[in-house]
Amino acid sequence: MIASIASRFTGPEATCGDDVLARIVFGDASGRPSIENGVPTLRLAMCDDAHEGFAEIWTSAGPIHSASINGLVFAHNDEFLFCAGFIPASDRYTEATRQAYGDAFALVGALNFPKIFRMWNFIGHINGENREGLEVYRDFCRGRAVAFEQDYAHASGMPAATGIGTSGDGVGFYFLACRDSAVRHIENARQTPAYEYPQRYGPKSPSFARGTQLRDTLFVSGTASILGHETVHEGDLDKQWSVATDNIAYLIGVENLQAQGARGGHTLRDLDQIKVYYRHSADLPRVMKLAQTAFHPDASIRYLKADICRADLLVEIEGIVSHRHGSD
Ligand code: 3EB
Repeated sequence: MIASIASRFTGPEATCGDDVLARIVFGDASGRPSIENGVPTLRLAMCDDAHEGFAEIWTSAGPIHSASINGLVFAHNDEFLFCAGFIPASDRYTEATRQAYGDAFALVGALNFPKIFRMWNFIGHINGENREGLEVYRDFCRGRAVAFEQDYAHASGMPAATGIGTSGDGVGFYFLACRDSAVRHIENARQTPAYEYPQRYGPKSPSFARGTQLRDTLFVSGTASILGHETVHEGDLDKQWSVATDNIAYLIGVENLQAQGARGGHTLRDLDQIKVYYRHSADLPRVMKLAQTAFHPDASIRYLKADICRADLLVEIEGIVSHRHGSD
């Protein structure tokens, strides 16, 4: 059997079918994930444009088994694994992050889903300082990087990811993994690979790829107004939007995919399941206008007010290209 995996946005408390692998509720509280009615559920304090909250539901056909271990909750069928975890608020994150991600990497090994292809990290007080005066995001990145070095080296290559603020405390994270080796991590010639960012952005570089291709699906990491490794257009929302969307367009375009040894070629009109993270409430109307022009009218988009991992970034965008929604 070859199952596919897909996500959709629904109401915050929508009832679940038997193909549901996981549920992430973007609402007013963050906390440890749990199994609710058999479904791993992670709640994150994130304010969406409608102020009603929403859920991201991951589905894949076939018998699903869910359980929890070491504070991690997970569900899998024959082909895909979802896992979520939570690191409580602390004045230093390196060690707890290394531990939590190390546990997660041990779990994917034990369950034999060695290829993590997409990961999300929601970090409270992301631009704040830890006890030593190190920015929380950099503290988090240090622990994550050590976990990847020590406990994930076997799999070679880091997944597509999002690392973003949340209005809750602590760090909530979730990821998807598979058994396939048919996962291709994709970089973008316009941007320095994040894992090669120079030290001025923190003691350890962020651990993620710009995108991941899994069969016919291309997962696009959180993407911002960064060229090379530098933020461009500090303070200018429209220009940051242009660079971020140009980065995505180039990433998923035929030229870059060919250069990365990957198949296909797409445009921004093929992007779906989009999350637009914006820093300032006042920017929401403008961000919605820009998104409605850039993306397909049928694309599912959610707008989330969040701090972004660099204090000078105003907007970050992620999404998924899947062949079910091919070009116009
Ligand atoms: C960047 O390009 C912007 O730390 O997991 C984007 C996607 C960003 C993922 C992460 C951070 C992360 O560096 C920030």
